[in-house]
Amino acid sequence: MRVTGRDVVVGAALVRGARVLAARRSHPASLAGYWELPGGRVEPGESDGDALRRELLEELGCAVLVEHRIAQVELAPGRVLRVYAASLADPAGEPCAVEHGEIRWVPAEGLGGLAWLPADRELLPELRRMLTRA
Ligand code: 9L3
Ligand code: MG
Repeated sequence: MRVTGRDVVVGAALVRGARVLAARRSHPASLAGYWELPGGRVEPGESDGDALRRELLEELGCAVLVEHRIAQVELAPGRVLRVYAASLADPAGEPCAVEHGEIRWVPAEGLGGLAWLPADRELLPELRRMLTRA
């Protein structure tokens, strides 16, 4: 059993123009088909930013610049998802769905139409605000 305190998962609101990158999970089976902001668990010794840069390199094959935190939501008792605004280090680069079934750049008006994981769905008002400012 883990006794290391709160589990932290980090996610990226990766924005380009007025769109955010949504990713459709392919695993585990219980989450497959649902959309999320890409990211993953913070490992011991990592900062949130370190973890997010590592996760996005693994999941999307691209380097990102991590900016400010935009939200924190509870995934489960004792486990939080912290979401950071982010941008592509190379704006001309194109992320790849290395670990996801599909990735999509979604404008504010397209956010509501995707089947989001419940925690990520809570972020939609904040994502809409970000995109209408972008
Ligand atoms: N999770 C939920 N929303 C997200 C992310 C990145 C992760 N935007 C949940 C799904 C998993 C857990 O956090 O239960 C760990 O994520 P991962 O390491 O499997 O991506
Ligand atoms: Mg992940």
